Amino acid sequence: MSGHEARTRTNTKGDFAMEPGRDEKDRRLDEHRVPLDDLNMTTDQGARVDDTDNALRAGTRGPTLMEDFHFREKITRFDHERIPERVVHARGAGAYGIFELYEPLGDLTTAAFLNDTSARTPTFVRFSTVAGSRGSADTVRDVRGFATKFYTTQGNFDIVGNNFPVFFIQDGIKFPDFVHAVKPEPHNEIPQAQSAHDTFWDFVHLQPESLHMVMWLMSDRAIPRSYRMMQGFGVHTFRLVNASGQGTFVKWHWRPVLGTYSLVWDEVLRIQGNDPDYNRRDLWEAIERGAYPEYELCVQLVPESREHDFDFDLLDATKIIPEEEVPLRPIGKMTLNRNPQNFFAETEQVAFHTANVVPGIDFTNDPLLQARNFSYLDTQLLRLAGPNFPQIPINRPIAEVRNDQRDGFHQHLIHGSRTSYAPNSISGGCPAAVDGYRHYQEKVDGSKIRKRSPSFEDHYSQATLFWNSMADWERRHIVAAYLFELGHVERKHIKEAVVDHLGKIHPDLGAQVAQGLGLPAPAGTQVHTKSSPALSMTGQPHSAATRKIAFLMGDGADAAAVTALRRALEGQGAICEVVAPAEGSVGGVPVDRQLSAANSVVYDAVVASDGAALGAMGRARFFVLEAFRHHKPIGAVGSGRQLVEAAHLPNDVGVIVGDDIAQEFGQAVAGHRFYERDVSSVPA
Ligand code: HDD
Repeated sequence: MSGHEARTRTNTKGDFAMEPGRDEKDRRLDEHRVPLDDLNMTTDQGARVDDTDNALRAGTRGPTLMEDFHFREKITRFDHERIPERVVHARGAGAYGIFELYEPLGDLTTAAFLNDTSARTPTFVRFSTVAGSRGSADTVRDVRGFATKFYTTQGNFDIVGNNFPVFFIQDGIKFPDFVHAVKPEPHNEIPQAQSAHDTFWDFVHLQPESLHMVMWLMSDRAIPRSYRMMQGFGVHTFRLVNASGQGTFVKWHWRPVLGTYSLVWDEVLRIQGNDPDYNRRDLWEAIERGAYPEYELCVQLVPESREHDFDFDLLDATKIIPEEEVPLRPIGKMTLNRNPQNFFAETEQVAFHTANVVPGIDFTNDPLLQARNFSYLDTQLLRLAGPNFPQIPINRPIAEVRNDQRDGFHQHLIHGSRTSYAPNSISGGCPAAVDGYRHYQEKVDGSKIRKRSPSFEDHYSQATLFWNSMADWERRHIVAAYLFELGHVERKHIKEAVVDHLGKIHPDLGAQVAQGLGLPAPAGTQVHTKSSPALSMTGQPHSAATRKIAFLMGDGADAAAVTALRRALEGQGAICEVVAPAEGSVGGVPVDRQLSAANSVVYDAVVASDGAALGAMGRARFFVLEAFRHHKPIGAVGSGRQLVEAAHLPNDVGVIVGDDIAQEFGQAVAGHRFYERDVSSVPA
């Protein structure tokens, strides 16, 4: 069933229970769903309304009357529609899914959903940017949130992760400082959703533990092509606990089946104007089309006996465990297969919390994680107005909830019990606290002290590892990103201090950024030469599936050639759209978008057909040139060659022209971009 069918079905009254394949969470949401049907309008109290266009007044030209309860209710409700946006991760997009386990992990954990391969555990995922407000653009340079709620039979388990495996700070007490630095500056609230400003870089140079994460932020990982093509990481080291109480350290990884791919910087700047909802729309449309995003859940496992075997501390969230040292073990797959029905009710009101764990999954003493375990519950109390937010439908577990917690604003449950305390004899001792979550029995012994462990002191080695592991094109993009960002910093001493740090990460990086900023190269430092190939985005799985291809067609286009190529690409799962100077059809082929309403930046590749007419149009030539500048595959069939020639491309890398280009072009689309193409002479 396609996502669209699923949505339509759930909008229709009555057939939920009959529908096979629906998960438990989906079924439980039914009682809260308001179907689209023929009911007449009522007030919130259920009284029928006969006119919602005219307020009650004394005479047709007279004053509005207090007595008009419908008017007052309607305006009051409107006045109170907004809730505070998330203090970070305010802009997001959500989807429902299913998690399926590959093999039981009984030797590692008692978590039921990690032991039952027949279980289809419902999930809800919210992807987000971090710094921008709710209405900011999707394609900004930023970390992306990747938060997953598993509705397990033992209660909700959340992995509240990001698309980077490390974080800016080591201790959660620095979180307000970091967030204040990256958010718009306090005096004028500028800039929106950007790190390219003085306060952010001031923080970075004074808090060098952020340097490793900032390398990721300056890389193309910070501008993902799609939420469907982005990794997710739990970041911290967590702990799995088995039936004998034995612990194993674990790092959570989500690996997208389509591979990890990014946009390029110049492109994202233009997408922000063309389609500020680019990533949100991409996720929504893929699910509606039935192209369900899939992610493998992988784990890195470290036995407790190996805790101190690394040259970094497992409790330090600014460090990765290189995959070459501890390989990823795939344990299951999540498929996102359903869009929410109401953005506010589901995506806005969902509340994640790192401390939402189930038996068999526990924490470590990572000081960042410890702080998060406080912050998430606290923030929901404000954002969702009180302690009963777990009763909001999206947040309700599928496991039964029983306790003596009571009352508060917006209590939805009617507790029938005569007691709300434990122990009690009146209610037979219920609800009884037995056979529940048991915390891992870790021996703790220490003096109270405000100090970090010396094992947290190295802030450079893994930033160097990241740089060493990049392909040439990735390094070029990183240098360009530093130049863009620091080019927006006003204070010279901040630029100098950052460049000094970059020199310690790698002399080449320091020298290249210094040169662009007109600063002296920082003093050379001896750095290590280790690399971790898994950190590079080269070598991803190739697939043309869900790639968007624009067919630029003019009046004399060779419809047969276009149709044949289109069929071949659609056969690989690509999405083809015909772009032409006017709506209607060209040579019998229906036009999807008129040229003046289309832009190359929202496509992955371009095919030209009929260059004679289009070659004379500046907009068509620009379309091809811009796609070329962004390293995209360019194809031409029939007279499309003339448009490509008219665009004056400086070289032919990734330009595929001919009568039978289906195979070569399909492979090019699957390979994403031609980063080796030199685009330096293409006008911006
Ligand atoms: Fe956080 C939201 C991820 C550190 C405090 N965080 C939030 C969300 C994600 C993350 C994905 C959005 C969840 C959603 O979609 O609703 N945060 C991370 C990661 C971190 C991290 C991967 C480091 C490894 N966060 C972090 C720290 C603190 C917070 C150190 C505080 C001490 N985060 C919050 C918060 C938010 C939040 C203030 C804002 C809205 C919310 O929680 O629900 O509590």
